[in-house]
Amino acid sequence: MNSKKINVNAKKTDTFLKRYFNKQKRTELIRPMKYGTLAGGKKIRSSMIIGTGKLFNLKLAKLLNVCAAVECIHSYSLIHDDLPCMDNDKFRRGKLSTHVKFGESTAILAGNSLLTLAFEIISDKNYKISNDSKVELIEGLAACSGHTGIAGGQYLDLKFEKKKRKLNQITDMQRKKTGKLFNFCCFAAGVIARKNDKEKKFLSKLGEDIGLLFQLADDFIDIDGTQKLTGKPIKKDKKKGKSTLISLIGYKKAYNYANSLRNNILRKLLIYGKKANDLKNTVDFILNRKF
Ligand code: GRG
Repeated sequence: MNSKKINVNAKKTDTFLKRYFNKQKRTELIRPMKYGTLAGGKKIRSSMIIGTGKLFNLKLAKLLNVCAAVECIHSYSLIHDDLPCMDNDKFRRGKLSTHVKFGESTAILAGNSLLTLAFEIISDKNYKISNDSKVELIEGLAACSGHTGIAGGQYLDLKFEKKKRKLNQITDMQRKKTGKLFNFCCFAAGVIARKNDKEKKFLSKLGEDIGLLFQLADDFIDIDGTQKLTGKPIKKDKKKGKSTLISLIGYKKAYNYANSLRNNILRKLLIYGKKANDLKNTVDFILNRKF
């Protein structure tokens, strides 16, 4: 998938989210919530969901609630990640971080509200999938977001600062921090397509591998990217003493590791034939991206 197609998918999720926000009660938190989700961002996780949906000929209408819910969770995690008590970043997506623009307490509450909105969007009465599937999606998304997923991975990321960690400790932390939400993206399409447990497990692992690849690419961008393209500060990992594969084995070996992970992912997708073309292109976009 080229960046044009990713943009098209991003617009579809943005349009859904805008309508969803407009239907909400107009509290004062809506503005920072919109700021944190709608203005910018690649919405690559939406492309993962739509691309996996293509494997099973799923209609977009069955996927958009999941895309919007995942982007709410992702945006909440970025809002909280930028806070002074976390990574303390003043810029995100080429503009001021949510806490710089609206204040710390507002940013925390807007993040919390996006986290809960995600579950509201999946359980919505107007979302026409079975209640069983909704429960399975809610269960999966909760597990990928909390202490066994994003929040747990973030905890390890902060705890590992300025410490030497083994390769599998680093990849375990990155699988949680970033991989689990990608895991959910592929798993969710399997749930909606009513696939069996074995295939859903296969999809979860596939998604998590793609998420790890995404995080590895993020670590390369921190070294050779530009703030202009990424919209966020770069060259921070070394300054903060972050545990990454690059800090452990060097850039070249880390790149080879990422490349062999990419090849493994593409090999796994072969069983889906041409239906996997969009997902395959997303994987290559993820590794070669500059933003
Ligand atoms: C629970 C208080 C509390 C905080 C949690 C969950 C969390 C803090 C932080 C999440 C960890 C995190 C930010 C992981 C990094 C993932 C990553 C590479 C983000 C960048 O994603 P992109 O490039 O961003 O998809 P855009 O801007 O395109 O949406």
